Amino acid sequence: MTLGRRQFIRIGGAALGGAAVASGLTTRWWGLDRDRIDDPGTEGDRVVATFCELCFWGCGVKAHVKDGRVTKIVGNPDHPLSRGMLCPRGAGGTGLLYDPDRLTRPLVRRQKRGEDVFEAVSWDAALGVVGEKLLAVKRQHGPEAVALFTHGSGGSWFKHFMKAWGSPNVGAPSYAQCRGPREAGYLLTFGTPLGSPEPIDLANARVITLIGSHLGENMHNTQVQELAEAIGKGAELVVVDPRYSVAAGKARYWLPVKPGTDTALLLAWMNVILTEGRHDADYLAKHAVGLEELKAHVADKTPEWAWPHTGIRPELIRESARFIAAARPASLVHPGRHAVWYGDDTQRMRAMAILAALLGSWGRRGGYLSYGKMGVPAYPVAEPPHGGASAADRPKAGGFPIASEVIASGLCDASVPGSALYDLKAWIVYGCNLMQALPSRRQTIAAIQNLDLLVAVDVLPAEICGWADVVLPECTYLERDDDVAAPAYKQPFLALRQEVVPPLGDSRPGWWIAKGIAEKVGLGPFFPWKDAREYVDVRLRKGGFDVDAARAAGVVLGRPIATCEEEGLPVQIPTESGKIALRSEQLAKLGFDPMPVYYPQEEGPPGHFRMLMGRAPTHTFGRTTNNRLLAEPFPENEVWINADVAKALPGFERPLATGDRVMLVNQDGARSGPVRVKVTERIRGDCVYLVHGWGQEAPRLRQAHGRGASDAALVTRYRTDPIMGGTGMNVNFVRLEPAGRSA
Ligand code: MGD
Ligand code: SF4
Repeated sequence: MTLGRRQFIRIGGAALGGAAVASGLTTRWWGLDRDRIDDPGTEGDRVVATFCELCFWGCGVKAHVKDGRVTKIVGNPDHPLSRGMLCPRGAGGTGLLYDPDRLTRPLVRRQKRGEDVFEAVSWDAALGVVGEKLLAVKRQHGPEAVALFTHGSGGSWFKHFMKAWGSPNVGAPSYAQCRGPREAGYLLTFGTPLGSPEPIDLANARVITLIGSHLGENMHNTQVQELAEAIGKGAELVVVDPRYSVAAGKARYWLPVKPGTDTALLLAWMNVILTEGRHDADYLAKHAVGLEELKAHVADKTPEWAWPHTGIRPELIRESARFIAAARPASLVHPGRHAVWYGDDTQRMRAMAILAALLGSWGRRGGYLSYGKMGVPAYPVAEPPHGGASAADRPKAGGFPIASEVIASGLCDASVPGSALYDLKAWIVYGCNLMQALPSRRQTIAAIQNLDLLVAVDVLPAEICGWADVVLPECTYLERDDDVAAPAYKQPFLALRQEVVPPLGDSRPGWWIAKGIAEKVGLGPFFPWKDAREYVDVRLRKGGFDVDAARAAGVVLGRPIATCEEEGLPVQIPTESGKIALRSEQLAKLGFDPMPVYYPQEEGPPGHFRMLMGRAPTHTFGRTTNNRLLAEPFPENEVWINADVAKALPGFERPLATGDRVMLVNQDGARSGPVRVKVTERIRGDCVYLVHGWGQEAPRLRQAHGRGASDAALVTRYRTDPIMGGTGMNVNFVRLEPAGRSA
């Protein structure tokens, strides 16, 4: 059965975000109407509990199966991350499962890289080519010459392969192209990165400050549920965003900051809070170092100083600072997630962390919590050898001293002959569309053209597959078992990924593919399990868990833990000194500013707008753009442009109107589109905005191909964060051109 739009929205209606699809900006958006529709029953369906992979939040789902087909997916009420509700993407998972464009046969390239001409072959033949080429690379260049890019739960099998193989070069764009600066900023300040789900207490916060975080459009199920709960209990929002986001529409204060000046605003807020004595002095005396230095550092960073930089009037800066401080410690500065904006992002995240510290919210109810994990013993297998330092992290490249993961863009650099890091010759790419995920597509292609082998493991014929030598079709999350998930959370839990229906065509699960490659290169003994199910059962049994009960429920709940000072847990600050670093000696020793400094950003060329990018609640990057169910409510992205600016844009004969199509051309002449225009007063006049993941060029993605514009294609420049290696991408500028004009 294929679901039509109405049915999809109805199913989504049982979910909080589903209401968003149907009703846009109304209060239903947030689930505030509490109109959860109970699952009407199984009607004889077989129901399998597993967890979602439409994004990486990991909500528990129950998948209904009738006549061998998955008919609907609903939230698992026992799972702490879904609490019985899904976002629209999770409810639309069958759109991926039954996508007519899915990869179902292994493919081997028969022509030049990038020409997308492949031959379907048997698994034995495909794995044989991979094994042979990997061994050739190893003979000539050593095992470290192989890199793995990975994103998603099935990646764990390939990480295990890399350990057995002996290469430390394992990276994910979700670090240096996403949350890396945040992790570094919080690590430097509080002694720990935040991870996912972020340990924040949205539900009990009285004031929630969002700095460029468009929560709600950026859909992380439990956080959006808790935000709705908090608002329902009277919490207020302060939103700092050049765009009037959906969250801004709910806010007491919206500060339309000039892009790139958030650090100036944060310093001015600190100035107001400290000079007016609104900080938590007792908490800071007990838990922090560097308060006097910080006071001196921000003494001249008055709201009047910040005004010309940020465009925010001094009285609004003062008023909002007082409002934020009045709710402390239950005043939550949300840490955001996609933080790679300008290349000085670790310092901006430090400023946010320091503000949270001034409010005394770390370790306190309504602020930052301490999460716990459930332990599960490892599968008994010989510990594989470990390789040396990753090519992407070596000091010879200048090094990124606070990076806690391998830099994916660094792996790309390390594949280009002549670069300081060069020594990578083969890539295994699991669940990453690097053409959309990495900055500077030209550099990515240059790196790929120098490889001896590129293997793509994907469910769809994404752009990266067109560049691969061998494409290995993985089955979707609904057709496979994976390793047990045990994330840190306030309610510790284990979650099981279980096959709901058998794999379509000749697609195979990640565990099977990784084991198959290992066997071809003589590493079979490191993969002794029969399958993922046996692997997980052994782990659970060793841990004393009831395997049948776990499989029936899809989730095992641990003992509730104390998460904050109010519950009797002392404030945890695992820095070396045991204190919050308002001034960072670690940064000072490394030659960086010990306290955040605001440096103005470069302006764009005349007639250009800074390009900002974000998310839509119905999509996750480019991974859902081909999903026909999710394409119904959101078929393509639009470029947002300010209504006044759109009245007289050079090159256009009449004022631009919503729905007109334009091309976007960046400062280096890169082009993308045609894309529809959204003319709106909801954005400043100096920038434009796009939802990321569109403008896909892969011809076999018949739904997504050619729709909208690709922000990634327009990111020809980036600025690297010297502290952790993140690639700031909001340093590109575009102009609009009438569609149809040739390059
Ligand atoms: P996705 O886009 O989710 O992640 O970038 P990636 O790490 O590339 O991955 C997409 C690929 O995974 C698709 O090809 C999809 O078909 C495949 N896939 C989906 N499900 C499965 C599965 O079950 N198994 C396998 N094997 N493959 C699967 C995300 C990264 O991009 C992140 S996290 C962020 S925050 C950044 N965002 C961003 C941005 O906003 N703008 C620009 N210009 N670049 C960005 N790069 C970053
Ligand atoms: Fe799936 Fe949505 Fe949960 Fe992400 S937030 S795991 S897409 S239901």
